[in-house]
Amino acid sequence: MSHGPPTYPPAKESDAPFAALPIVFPGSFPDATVRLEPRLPEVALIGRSNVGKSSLLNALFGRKLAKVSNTPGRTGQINVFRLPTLYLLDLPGYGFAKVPKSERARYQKLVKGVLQKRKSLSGVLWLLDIRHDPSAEDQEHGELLAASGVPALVAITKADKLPFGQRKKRLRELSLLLGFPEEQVQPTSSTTGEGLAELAETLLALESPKE
Ligand SMILES: Nc1nc2c(ncn2[C@@H]2O[C@H](COP(=O)(O)OP(=O)(O)OP(=O)(O)O)[C@@H](O)[C@H]2O)c(=O)[nH]1
Ligand SMILES: [Mg+2]
Repeated sequence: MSHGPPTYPPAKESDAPFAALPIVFPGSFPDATVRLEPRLPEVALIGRSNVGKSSLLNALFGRKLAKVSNTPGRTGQINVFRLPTLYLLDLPGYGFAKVPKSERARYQKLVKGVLQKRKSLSGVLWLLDIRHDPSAEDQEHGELLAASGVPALVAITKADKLPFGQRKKRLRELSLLLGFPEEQVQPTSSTTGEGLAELAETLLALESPKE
């Protein structure tokens, strides 16, 4: 019997873009520079607590592999998911006041560490809620992201919460506030599946950074 990391088989009857792929869970790590083997492109999901990072991963997977709860601050380490050609890194969220101070500091250090020190990153997916303007902490992370030079894509989450007629204007507004061109701002909904196919396509096209 092998004692490798757990492997989740393809999901049954799902339209989720990664449903047909087996997904390996190499583990949860408290260290921003943990080395993942084999080498594959890596994409980290960042965004404030409760924005929908873990939900978006589960919606892409068609399986509930990332922990989601009504209690913000649920994700506390780097949770790594390995697809056949790509790693997706679920990170703790920033900006949640009810997480104890010491935990918050640890989360913050981890997220900053990933943005500043993780040489193996191929891309960052930055998540923002369609209903809220970017907070001061969002802007701060946007600056770290820009300074990192890592290719970034913005996923606007919970698009289902805004009536369809208001979407276009809101997306234009958000892309201006964030300083990202509109083609790098993808509306998504983990509830309805909107935007997931487009997002998956972009993620699969990423290549590893040259070392
Ligand atoms: N309506 C709607 N609700 C969503 C969507 N995505 C996430 N949610 C809800 O938002 C809440 C937070 O989702 P999570 O996926 O746990 O958020 P997170 O960013 O991983 O949070 P942390 O781990 O605390 O950083 C949950 O109650 C989800 O059900 C969405 O697309 N639409
Ligand atoms: Mg989470």
